[in-house]
Amino acid sequence: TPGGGGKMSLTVKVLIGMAAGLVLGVIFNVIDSEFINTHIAGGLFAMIGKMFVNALKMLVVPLVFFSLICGVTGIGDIRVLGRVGGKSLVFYILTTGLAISIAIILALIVGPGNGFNMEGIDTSGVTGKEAPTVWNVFAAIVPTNPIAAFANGDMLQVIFYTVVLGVAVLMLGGKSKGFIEGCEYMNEVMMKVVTIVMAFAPIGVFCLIAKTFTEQGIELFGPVLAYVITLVAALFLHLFVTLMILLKIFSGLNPFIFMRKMRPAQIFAFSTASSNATIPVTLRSVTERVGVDNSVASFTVPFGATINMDGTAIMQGVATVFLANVYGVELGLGGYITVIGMAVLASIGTAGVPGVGLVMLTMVLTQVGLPIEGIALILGVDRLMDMIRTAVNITGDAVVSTIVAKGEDKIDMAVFNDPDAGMMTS
Ligand code: DAS
Repeated sequence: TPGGGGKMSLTVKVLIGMAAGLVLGVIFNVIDSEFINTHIAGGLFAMIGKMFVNALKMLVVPLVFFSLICGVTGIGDIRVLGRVGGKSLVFYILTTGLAISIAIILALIVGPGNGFNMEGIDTSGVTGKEAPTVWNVFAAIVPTNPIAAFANGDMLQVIFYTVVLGVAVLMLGGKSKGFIEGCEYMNEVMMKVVTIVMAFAPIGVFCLIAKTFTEQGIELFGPVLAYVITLVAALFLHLFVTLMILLKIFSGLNPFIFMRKMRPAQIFAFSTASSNATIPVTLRSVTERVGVDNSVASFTVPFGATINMDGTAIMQGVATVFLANVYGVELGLGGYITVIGMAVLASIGTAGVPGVGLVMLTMVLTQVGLPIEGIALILGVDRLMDMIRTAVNITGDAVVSTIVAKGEDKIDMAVFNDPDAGMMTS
């Protein structure tokens, strides 16, 4: 109906879906019926939830390709492109380094894991991962076969190839007019597909949350409660304080308006626990709600979803301190500086998918000589922690995108100040 007519916003519907999923999941967890666990939560809900996440992931590669081609050709000037790329890389590395440093200091003050005894903890089944050297990480950015990069969704390679293609299109000048118009049209088509998929969000989020809490329940986290409390505190400190101070200092924008505009993307990130799957929603929120020009966001959002993981780095900092306390190992300043360096590098080298934080944690623990078996202690709570830290990860991507855009004077303040801009009411 024109003018909305008081239609309930999608965000409210998704929040209702989350709340209903949480309540039902906890009830199912208490009932603990084999049939429900297998055929309802583990069957129907798991199926719908996976279809929803797959539908989001289905969008990522084509959306990033068309929006980034438009972004590169929209920027028009290769020097500006270099500035946007350079600034976003520096800000991503700095925010991740700042996030884990504050997390380690907070964890050293709180001291989770002190006096913890490991008797009876089953630490079998935790396998270590080799840490890719930084040189391999950057060498791997150049695809040997772009079709394979697109087929496998290797986002750093997709971004690299698309930027090079965009620069080539720019160099052809006027001849590229038709191609660019075609890409702009396809970008609009992809954004419409995002809208279609987002319309299923309430049911998709309901099923994802209900399945997760049927499995997890709200069991008291018992011995790792200190770890959970310290980690959640560090994540919220970064999300609501550090990132908002950086946004205010470097862009001057109102953090409260910004956070309200980013809520749908944060909810998607929490529900899917995947930065990559959330790219379509982060990109739509940053452009159509915050007002960041697509020529910046089309690069900084997928780039950030891949290399920028503040929440994950925070988990690695807190988990390392927790496990050092559990095993009574004194890491010392050098040890913690190694942890910070490894966590930043590990976040660059891994994609934003569920559970990748634990894989990176094994790299960090190996580097500082802590037994990776300790990960068995925090495995049980990691799914819920992953959901929270993924919401922090995409918020960090959106903050840096906004800061870089502001520096290039590529934010439409009319959109930012319009409370209904980009609002979904379907
Ligand atoms: N789930 C990851 C992401 O998508 C974060 C993590 O595993 O820590 O960002």
